[in-house]
Amino acid sequence: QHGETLQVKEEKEGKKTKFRNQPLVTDIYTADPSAHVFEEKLYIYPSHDIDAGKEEDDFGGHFDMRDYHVFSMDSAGGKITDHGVALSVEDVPWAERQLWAPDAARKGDSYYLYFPAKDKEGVFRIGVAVSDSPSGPFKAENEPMKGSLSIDPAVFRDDDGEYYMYIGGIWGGQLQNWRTGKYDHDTKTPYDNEPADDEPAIGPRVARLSNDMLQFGEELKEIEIVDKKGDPILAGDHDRRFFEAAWVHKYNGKYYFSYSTGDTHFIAYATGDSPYGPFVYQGNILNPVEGWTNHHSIVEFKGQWYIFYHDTELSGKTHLRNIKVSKLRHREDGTIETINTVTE
Ligand code: FUB
Repeated sequence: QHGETLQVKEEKEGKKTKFRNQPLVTDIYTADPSAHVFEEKLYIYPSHDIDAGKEEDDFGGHFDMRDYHVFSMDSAGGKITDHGVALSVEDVPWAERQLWAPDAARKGDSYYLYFPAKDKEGVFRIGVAVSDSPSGPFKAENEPMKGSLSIDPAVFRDDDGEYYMYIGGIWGGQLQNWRTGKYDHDTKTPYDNEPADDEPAIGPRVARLSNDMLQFGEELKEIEIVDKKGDPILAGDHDRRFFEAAWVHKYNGKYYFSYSTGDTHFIAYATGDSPYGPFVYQGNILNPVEGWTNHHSIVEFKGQWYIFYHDTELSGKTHLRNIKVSKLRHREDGTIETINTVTE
């Protein structure tokens, strides 16, 4: 079943997908929705998918996005406002291409948009852009964050006011190319630097942010995801190992680290007692959606928890996605109910 997307499975079984939720945006393609409550509204920071005419490959070259739009809603699933282009690759001095999944944070009166892009050497870095409004436009810093690497930044504000950034994605996200601490420019395939199946999987990275929110305030650390016995999840365990799309939320004093398993297409989660982990694998939050990628965010708004995610209902194409939202429920024992976004 590895690598078999929901579409492929359904085509084989001769089924037609019935989606439980509507696309939130229908006039442009949107993906990787990072949702936050700012100024008593839901703000969504998604990728803006376009068809750049690139062939599909395992490096993700077909995800060749060039700008970001910001969206807001007064209620989850209610009327959505497109605030227009918030940042373009042309306005980021160091970036060349592929504006992948972003996130945003507020500190004081300023808003920060964090985003991955390939630099002029083809290496993914994380950039920051600043605005005095949650909807932008955002002004990019001249350089990427020092020491930044890979993709999918997610910023979590802890109750004590510290901010932590989680990053990483393997294969096209290049995290495997940093295993020696220096970027390996000589890789030919996305799998070249992967650990053997019986070695621990590559972990995402975390660092506290600096006070000015523009840099890491400490060295990036690798996060451990372990099973209930405390053993690391192994690289060959594609149903459970970290692939990309990190997100952290806190519920009843516990830190919930959720992520995509990539080629097995789940959003899994693991819990811990510190923003640095270790995190103990618990199960899946979201079953595979239509399309290869699965990428989400989790947010509480007016007493209800939501998961924002994407699928490919509008286009049927993996690189042209549309964002959606669903309610999410924590059970009394702290586990999360698994969500199916398509009906059987
Ligand atoms: O949108 C481009 C990439 O696809 C994201 O960075 C990944 O998380 C995956 O959703």
